[in-house]
Amino acid sequence: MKEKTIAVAFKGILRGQVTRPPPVWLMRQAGRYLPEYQKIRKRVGSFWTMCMSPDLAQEITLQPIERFDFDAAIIFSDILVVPYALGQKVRFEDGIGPILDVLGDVFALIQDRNIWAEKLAPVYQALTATRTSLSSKKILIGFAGAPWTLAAYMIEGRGTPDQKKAKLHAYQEPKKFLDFLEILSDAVATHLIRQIDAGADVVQIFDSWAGGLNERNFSDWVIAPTKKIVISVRAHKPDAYIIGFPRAATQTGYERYIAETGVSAVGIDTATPLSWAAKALGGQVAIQGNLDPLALVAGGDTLSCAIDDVLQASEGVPFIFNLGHGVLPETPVDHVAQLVAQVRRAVK
Ligand code: 1CP
Repeated sequence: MKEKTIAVAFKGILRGQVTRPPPVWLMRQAGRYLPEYQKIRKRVGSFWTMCMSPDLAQEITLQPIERFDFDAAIIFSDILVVPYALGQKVRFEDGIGPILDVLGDVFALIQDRNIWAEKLAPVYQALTATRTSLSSKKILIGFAGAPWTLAAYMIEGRGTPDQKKAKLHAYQEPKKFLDFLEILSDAVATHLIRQIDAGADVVQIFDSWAGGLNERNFSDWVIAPTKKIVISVRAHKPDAYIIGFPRAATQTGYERYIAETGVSAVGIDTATPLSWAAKALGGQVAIQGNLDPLALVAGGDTLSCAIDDVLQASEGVPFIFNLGHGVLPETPVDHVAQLVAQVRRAVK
């Protein structure tokens, strides 16, 4: 692929074109495994301050582009800026992650978009500044958490392996829970539209907790809110490029998700066979994924074989090379450079 055309090709892929070598970027490519990130983290001390300072967010967003020449930058921010904008207190504890205050009445959450825009202005400023300094050859990705994943964090107060409390609440108060998802869908759509207005070329919706739901819950909590968001975003931006990532959805879950939500591309997690996804979904949407983040930690032949597997499984379909989940903090930077070099050598 010619350098000049990478940004154009990336959008072409999201419209269904097939390109080799595929563009490459990695979820969580900015962050803890990078020494230059750690340096800023140590100096500033607070992850939240880094997210909310446009200059710092821009600098951190560009770090992995400068070091590895990825084809896309993802804005340095977090899915939990939305609960914060809605009025829930969020803090980040070293070694634990995000901690949210107990959620009160969901109807008391701030729903005025102007108050919102003010609170999240630093994120939009960071996008505009980054789009200005980023090469026109590169894509800038904005993002948000999906309503179900955000609801789980907001109800549980932190990340949990099973989202038991959130699920139980949804079962016990079904009407109230669906109203809550409505509020979140509206907020997420607004946040994505504002990111596109500020300079994001593509947006990704992270539904990190989409796995483990039964058929009905997957429809009501994952598919329906995502569909609503896609419709709202496209009502403002008809050509918006939207990547959905319903992590650990089952194969039928993935099929229904892409048939019903209207996303331009779908992120495939590590446990879902990419060859299946390419065949079953690749005729309808672009596919993104799904190298095992642990193979990237391991490096060497393990990594090399895993990259070849992904390249082979994705032949002939619109494809963006990525991991099946985020970069792990213990990932050696040399392995990331090896990955980019090997992906760029792919010819067919
Ligand atoms: O320095 C630090 O300790 C902060 C660590 C960190 C970083 C670098 C957090 C706290 N968030 C981020 C950035 C981040 N988060 C990005 C930046 C852009 C990039 O990809 O480079 C993105 C896209 C996210 C998205 C995010 N945050 C998700 C969805 C993706 C996923 O991994 O499933 C989730 C679930 C979060 C919540 C969150 N924020 C931070 C942590 C450690 C977590 C996960 C905690 C948990 O496992 O519950």
